[in-house]
Amino acid sequence: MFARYKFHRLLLTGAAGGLGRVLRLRLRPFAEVVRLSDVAEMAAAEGSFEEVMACDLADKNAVHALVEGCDAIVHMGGISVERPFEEVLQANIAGVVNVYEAARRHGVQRVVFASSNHVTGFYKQTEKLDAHVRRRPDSFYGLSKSFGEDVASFYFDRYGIETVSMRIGTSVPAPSDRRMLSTWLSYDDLVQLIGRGLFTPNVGHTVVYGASANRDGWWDNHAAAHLGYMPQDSSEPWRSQVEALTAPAANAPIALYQGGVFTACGPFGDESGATA
Ligand code: NAI
Ligand code: 15L
Repeated sequence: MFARYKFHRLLLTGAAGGLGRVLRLRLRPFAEVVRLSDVAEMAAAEGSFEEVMACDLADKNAVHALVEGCDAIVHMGGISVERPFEEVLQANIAGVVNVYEAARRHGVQRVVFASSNHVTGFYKQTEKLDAHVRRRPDSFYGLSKSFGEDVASFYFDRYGIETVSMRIGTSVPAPSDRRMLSTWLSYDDLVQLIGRGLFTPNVGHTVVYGASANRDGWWDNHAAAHLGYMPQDSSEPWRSQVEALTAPAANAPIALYQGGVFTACGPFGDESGATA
C-alpha cells in the first residue's frame, strides 16, 4: 500500500518490546534502513536494511546521536504500564522531550507517537469518545502519554514537525477478555495505522484511536478521517471464546472504565505500601 513511498532511514524506538519485535520486520517496506533502538538488549540486525543502536531515552545526548541521520521516527519506546512517577518521568516524560528536541535539531519532519487509550481511561465503558473529548488520564502512565501528545502539538505549532499520536487500545495477538473485545488492535491494523501516520501529507498533529473495527468499540475516529485509516480486522471471531469466561463484577474497574485496571493502580510508596 505504501511501497512507492520510502524514507531513507526510519527510527523505531522500543524495538525490543512486545510491539517493537512485531514491527521490526513489518516496517521494512517503509524505509531503506530501519534503525532499531531500545534500552534493553536486543538481537543483532537481520540484514543490511536494519541497524541497532542501544539508547536510554532519558539520556539527552544519546538520543541526539540516535536521531541523527534519521528521516522519520516511530516512537514506541518507554514504560508501557503504570509505574511510580520517578520511573515514568525518566523514560516517558524526559524521553519524549529528548526525542522531539533531537528531531528538531536533526531536521526530522515526521513522528508517529505511541500514545495510549489511558489518556482517556477514566471515561466509562458506556461512553463514546472522539479525539476532541477532554482528556481523563487514569495513571501516571496515562499522564505521560497525555504530556507526549502536548509535546507533539507544541513541536508542530512551534517548529512544524508533524505527528500522528496513536491512542492505542490493546495490541496483542488476540483479545482475551471482555474489555479487549472493544479495545483490540490487530498487528495488521497497527501497521496500516503507522503507515498512514508516516505517509499521509499535512497531518499537523493528529490524534487517532488505534483500534480494529470492533463491534462494540468506544472510539470514533472521524476527526482523523484524513488519515484514511480503515481497519480490516475485528475482535468478533473471539467473542464466543471470551464470553465463555467468567465475567468480572459489573463495578470492577476492568468492567467499568475504559482504562480498566489502570484506574485502580497505586498509590505508590505510601507507608501502607499499597500498590493495588
Ligand atoms: P513494551 O513494554 O513491551 O515495550 C516498550 C519498550 O520500551 C521496551 O522494550 C523497553 O525496554 C523500552 N524502554 C523502556 N524504557 C526505556 C528507556 N528509558 N529508554 C529506551 N527504551 C526504553 O510495550 P509495548 O506493548 O511494545 O508498547 C509499545 C508502545 O506502545 C509503548 O509506548 C506503549 O506505551 C504503547 N502502547 C502499547 C499498547 C499495547 O497494547 N501494546 C497500548 C497502548 C499504548
Ligand atoms: C496500554 O497502554 C499498555 O501499554 C498495554 O500494555 C495495555 O495495557 C493496553 O494499554 C490496554 O489498555 O489494554
